[in-house]
Amino acid sequence: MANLLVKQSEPYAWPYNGNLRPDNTALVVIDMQTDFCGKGGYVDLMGYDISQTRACIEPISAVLRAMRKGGYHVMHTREGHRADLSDLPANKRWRSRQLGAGIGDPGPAGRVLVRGEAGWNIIPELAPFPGEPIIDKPGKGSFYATDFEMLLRLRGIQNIVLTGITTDVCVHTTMREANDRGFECLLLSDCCAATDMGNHLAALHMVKMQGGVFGAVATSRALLEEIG
Ligand code: C5J
Repeated sequence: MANLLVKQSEPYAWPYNGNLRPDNTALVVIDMQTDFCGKGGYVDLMGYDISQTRACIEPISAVLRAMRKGGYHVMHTREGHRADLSDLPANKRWRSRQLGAGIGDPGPAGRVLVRGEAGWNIIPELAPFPGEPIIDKPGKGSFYATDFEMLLRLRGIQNIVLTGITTDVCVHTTMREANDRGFECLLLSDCCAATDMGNHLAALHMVKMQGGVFGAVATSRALLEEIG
């Protein structure tokens, strides 16, 4: 099969080396959990508008369909903590409590951001298929305190297509961590979302500085036009 390239991405056609193949490329869907986009979850409890974080569900769903069909790697992440909160830094808990969404505290979707609780689950619309790895992470980045890098390296993955929520927090942290490790990253602008539109747009803009300091940005349409 001829190598593919996302021609309509900024600030350069992605990936840089024109080497986009199903076997070396992963779609990563970050933290599409009820806690970040569902009623009664963490983001909702903090008082943010979940229609903003839900806006990327449909576009992600279309990309998931296409990339699964094309035989690309698909991986998911979930942010969450152990039930005994032994992996929850005190400052993270304290800050969340300032906004009435205390991590580990009971809420309408179970204990906030605790593994195994209803709010921690990935939403049904984007449920992982059997065999698709799920990375459980205690932090914002997907590499810290996880085996994400090992799974990527063992699969020979060089290119990462990033989607999920929130653009400015977990998606950006993961993109930066991946970029530092030499992975070639593409952020899909309509497949990520933030609790604040200004932050979402700023996060997209940051990627494109310095000739693509963290990688490139494209719409899902630009990717789908290339991979079918
Ligand atoms: C946040 C995330 N925003 N998944 N987590 O706290 O971006």
